[in-house]
Amino acid sequence: MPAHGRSLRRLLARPEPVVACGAHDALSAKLVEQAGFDAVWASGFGLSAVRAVPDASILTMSETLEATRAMVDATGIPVIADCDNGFGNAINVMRTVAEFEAAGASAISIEDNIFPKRCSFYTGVTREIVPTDEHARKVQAAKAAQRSSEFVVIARTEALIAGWGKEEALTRARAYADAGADAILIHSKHPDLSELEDVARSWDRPVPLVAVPTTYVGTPLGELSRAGFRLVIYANQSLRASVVAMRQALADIRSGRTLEVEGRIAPLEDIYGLVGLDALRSNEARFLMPGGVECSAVILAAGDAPSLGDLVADRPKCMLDIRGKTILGRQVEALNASGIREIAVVRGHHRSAVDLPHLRYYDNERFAETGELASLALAENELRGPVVCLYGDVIFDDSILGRLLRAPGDVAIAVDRAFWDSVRNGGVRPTTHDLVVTDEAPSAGYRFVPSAGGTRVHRVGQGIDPKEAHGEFIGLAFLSERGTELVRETWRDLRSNHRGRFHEAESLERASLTDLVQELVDRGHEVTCVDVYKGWMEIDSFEDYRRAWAELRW
Ligand code: SPV
Ligand code: MG
Repeated sequence: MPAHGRSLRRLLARPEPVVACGAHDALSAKLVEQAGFDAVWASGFGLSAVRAVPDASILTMSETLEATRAMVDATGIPVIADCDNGFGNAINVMRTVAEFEAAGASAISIEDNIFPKRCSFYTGVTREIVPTDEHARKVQAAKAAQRSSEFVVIARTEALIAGWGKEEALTRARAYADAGADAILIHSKHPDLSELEDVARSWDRPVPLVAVPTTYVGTPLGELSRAGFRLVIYANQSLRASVVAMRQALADIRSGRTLEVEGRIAPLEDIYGLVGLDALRSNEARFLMPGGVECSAVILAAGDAPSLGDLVADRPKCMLDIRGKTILGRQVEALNASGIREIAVVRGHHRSAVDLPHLRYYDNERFAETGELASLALAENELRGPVVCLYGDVIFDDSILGRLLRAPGDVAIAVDRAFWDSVRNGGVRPTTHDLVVTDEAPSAGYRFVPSAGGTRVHRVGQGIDPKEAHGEFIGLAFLSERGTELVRETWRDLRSNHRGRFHEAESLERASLTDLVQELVDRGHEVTCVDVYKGWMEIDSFEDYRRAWAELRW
């Protein structure tokens, strides 16, 4: 059953005539639709012409079918398939109907030309039509083969074209209507409507008539309608228009009038619109790997973890096994799934236990006396192009990474807004958290939709009063190419000029990633807060470890 807008049958039931225009490919079909026609005529003349062959049964059924399918796919209005003589006898017609209906055509037209046919307008060629009864049987076969009652079979007679006159045309039209045709196309190459008007006046069946005004194209639509034609097909004008336009533009370009041509041809943006560039863009954003392969990652996994006791007696936190996978293994999997393959790890504590393949390693020998910023600085060479920086002890949902990679701005940090709820419900543990104050407080309701463009980070650090904080930094940050330059510049400047305490750290050496973020904010750089709501865990204590075992399902 064709979709509502695809039903030619419904259109034929309305009082005013249905107007179709010929198309020869998906693009011309789309232009026909955009011009406001009711239906597309998938013209055999046009399909042949665009392959530079005559309209003489040179194209196969499958070539015609594929071209028609492309027109159906590109439009939302009914497509009438010009199936010449049905590509064979009544048995072939049955398959023709099945295939074209399945391809989404709303109607087919089959004509009483012999096979192979000759275009109705060619002169000096052999022109023969099949016996009336033979074509009537093809019509019966077509009607028997259709699946949906909406599908329309147009029977076409070439009696006038072949010079058999009005009576023969009427006899054939009646026979085809009686065989079950839904509409009758009486083709004429007369220079005006008189010949067809004469036939239409004698028409005595309740089956709508179809006209193809090619030689009598000057006849106004109203006149065709008054003469009794319910479907009018302008079969080949779009093809002929394109030939003139192309020939003119080509001649101009060939003779050097390239600039003049520019004003007369479709702007590129016009073509972009016709081929659906907007849909491509939004689908890329929705479905392609965020960040693509250009992004790399630096995992900061040097630190010791005394709070985990014996669990880290022979390995660092990132190598803790949780349900058969190490934390680092899980991180690498998530990064890979987002298209990030270039991954560097800064090791320190029990560094020889960190031995996953295909990673680049940097070693912070002084991990016990230095902070995350010093580890990051060791991997300074990695800070080129977009980079995700993450702590080696966080397990996170893939979607968080996706959102971070799509964040606007040059520096972005993922912030869990659930912290806000937790504070309000009195549920915050008295341990240290990397807290964040942003320019907008999260809404107080229990439902949460993250802000699309992110909010702006004002303050970040462990010293922030939980009651003032709007969220918790989860240990994942993103630096764009410019963001990595900013970090390198800032680091170089700090290393040469900074003395004494550095934000919450007693020295630059001991600074954490959050101290660096605060420094960037204080230097006037915008840091985007990417809102997330739960979906992550940090393994910092035995209790965290136990919960991870209990709660992780993957
Ligand atoms: C076609 O467009 O292929 C037709 C109509 O059959 S006409 O060319 O006018 O015969
Ligand atoms: Mg044709």
